[in-house]
Amino acid sequence: MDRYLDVRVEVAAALATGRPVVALESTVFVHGLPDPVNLQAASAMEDAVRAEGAVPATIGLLDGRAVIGLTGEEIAELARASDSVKVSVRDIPTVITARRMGATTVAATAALAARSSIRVMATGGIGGVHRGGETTFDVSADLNELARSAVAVVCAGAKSVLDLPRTLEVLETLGVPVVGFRTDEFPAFYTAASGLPLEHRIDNPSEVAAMLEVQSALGRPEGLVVAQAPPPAAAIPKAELDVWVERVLDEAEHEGISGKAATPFLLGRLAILSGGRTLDTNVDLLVANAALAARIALALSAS
Ligand code: PSU
Ligand code: MN
Repeated sequence: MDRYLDVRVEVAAALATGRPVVALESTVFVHGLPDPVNLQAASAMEDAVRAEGAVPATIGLLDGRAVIGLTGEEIAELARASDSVKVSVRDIPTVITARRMGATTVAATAALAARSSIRVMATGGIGGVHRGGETTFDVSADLNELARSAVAVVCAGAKSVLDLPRTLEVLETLGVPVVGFRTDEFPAFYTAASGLPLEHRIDNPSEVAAMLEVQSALGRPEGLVVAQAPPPAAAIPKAELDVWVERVLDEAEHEGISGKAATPFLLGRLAILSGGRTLDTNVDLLVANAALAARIALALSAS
C-alpha cells in the first residue's frame, strides 16, 4: 500500500490488466455545483463512463491520502462537509499532512491521475486566464499542470467568464496541444461558440489515443486538451449567455471576490441568474465529456 496514494481495488485491477480507466475531478461536484445537482452529476458521469465499458476513478483527498476511485458515499461526504478544501496542485501536501478533506481541481486531478498511470480524464471546463489576468496574474494552475502531466483532459473548453484568447495563448506557450473533437472552434463551455478557431480537429477517439502514444513515445511530459462543444440540445445561445456573464463579472468585482473563490462564486451566480439553465447545461456537458473520455480510454487500451 502506498503511504499517500490509495488506488482503490477496482481501479487498480483495471490498470494492472490494461483495461480502460477514466479519472474524474471532484472540485466540480464539491465547489462547482450546488446540492443536489452535484451528486446527480457525479453519478451520471460515473454511469456514462461505465456504459462505455471503462472504469471511473473520481479523485479526492481523504484521511491523509489521495484517493483514486472515491465511492459515491465518499463523494457525498466531501460535498456535505463545509470545510472540504478546493485542492489545486500546491494544496496537495498541506491538505494531506493536515488530514483534511479535499476536492481536486483539474490540475490536482491530472497530477494524481498521471502519477497513477491513468491517461484520460473528464471535466466540464478547464481553468484558464481570468479576465484582467494580465494585471492580476490570476491564471489557473490547470494550465501549468497540463504542461507536465501526460493526461488527455476532455472538456467543453473553458468557461466564458474567462479570457479565452489568452487562455489559448498560454496553452500554446506551455506546449499543450489543444484539439477540437468534431469542432473547428474552441467551445466556451455553456455555448459552442467562442469565435476562436482551433488549428487541429479530430473526429475519432482513436486519433486522440494515437496522439497520446506519440507524446509518450517521444518522451513528452505534456498532456492534451480535447475540447468538444456542449451537446446542442443543452447549449445556451452566446448572446443570452454574454448578458449573464457580464453581470456576474461586475458583481464579483463589486464584492471583491478573487483568487480561488472566483470560479465557485461566478458559477454559483450564473446558475441563479439563468434560473438554473447553466446547471442543466453543465450536467449535460459533463456527462458527454465523461462518455468521450471513456471512448478515448477504450481506444488507448486497444492500441
Ligand atoms: N469548471 C467548471 N466547474 C468547476 C471548475 C471548472 O465548470 O467547478 C473547477 C475545476 O476544478 C477547475 C477549477 O480545475 O474550477 C479552476 O479553478 P481556478 O480558476 O481557481 O484554478
Ligand atoms: Mn486562480
